[in-house]
Amino acid sequence: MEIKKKRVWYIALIGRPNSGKSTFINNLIGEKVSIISEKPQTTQKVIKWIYNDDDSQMIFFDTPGINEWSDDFYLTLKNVVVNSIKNADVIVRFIDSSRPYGNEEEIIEEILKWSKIPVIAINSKTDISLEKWPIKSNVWDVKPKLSITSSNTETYKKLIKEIKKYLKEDFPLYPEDYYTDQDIYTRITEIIREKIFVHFMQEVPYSTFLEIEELEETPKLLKMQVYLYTETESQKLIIIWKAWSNLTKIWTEARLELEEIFWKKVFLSLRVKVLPKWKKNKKVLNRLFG
Ligand SMILES: Nc1nc2c(ncn2[C@@H]2O[C@H](COP(=O)(O)OP(=O)(O)OP(=O)(O)O)[C@@H](O)[C@H]2O)c(=O)[nH]1
Ligand SMILES: [Mg+2]
Repeated sequence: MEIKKKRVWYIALIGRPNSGKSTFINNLIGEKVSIISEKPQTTQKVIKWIYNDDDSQMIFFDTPGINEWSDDFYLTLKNVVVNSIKNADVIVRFIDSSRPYGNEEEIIEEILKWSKIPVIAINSKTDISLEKWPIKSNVWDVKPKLSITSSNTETYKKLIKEIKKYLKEDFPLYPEDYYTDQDIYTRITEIIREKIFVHFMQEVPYSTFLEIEELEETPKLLKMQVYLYTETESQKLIIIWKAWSNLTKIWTEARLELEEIFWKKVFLSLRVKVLPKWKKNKKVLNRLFG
């Protein structure tokens, strides 16, 4: 079969936490591919998603939101984003119009100025917009060209049209039906992580991480042993004793969703363990984000 040339390029989605980047990519691809929650910093690693239409193939990087905290954990996340920009040909910058323009946006401006990659700035969440443009900043790229809202995917079409102006003619890099290069370990931990973000209060989502110890896949079955690591013994006790029902919800919902994604029966064993100070442990951070 002859492979036709299309317009192909790498596009990084950048913005503060909670600005709607993952929601956009899910609606665009038409499947739940990136995890989403009401809490900030839901996305914690750069995830590549591939969008195909008749004349283009867009390889999107959904990135963790940029925030102003500067502990090891968040600095690692920020580095992950900065490195992903280096591999992008164009950046789509999400400016959450439902919140005042603040420090986080200024940090993002600095990163973008430094990167010198073309930027398409857009207003997101315009259905609940509070902030009216123009804003104070006079940085070159800041004036949003377009507005998008998840309740009106027509607004996405304009963005796609705008992105296409930046794409170059090339052979597609991935087959038409290929929409991610995530490995099975990442897909599984992302789904479980989303349920943790949804069902646990403030502290737990930010003080835990997941690791798959054993994974067995047969044509009809996916069997896994997953550990949920906390930073302290008291967090572990809270999860196991006080929040047992939340853990059960996470287990049930994750299992059902994994069965839908992989089209097979899923056996999920989820255990809680403690790894003190893991957020300062470079080895763990590299394993998670490297
Ligand atoms: N009202 C409204 N809410 C939205 C819109 N887009 C996303 N949201 C909500 O905003 C919250 C955050 O959305 P995400 O897509 O996870 O945001 P994100 O930018 O990927 O966030 P991080 O991964 O934390 O960086 C979720 O509760 C979404 O349902 C929108 O256009 N309008
Ligand atoms: Mg996200």
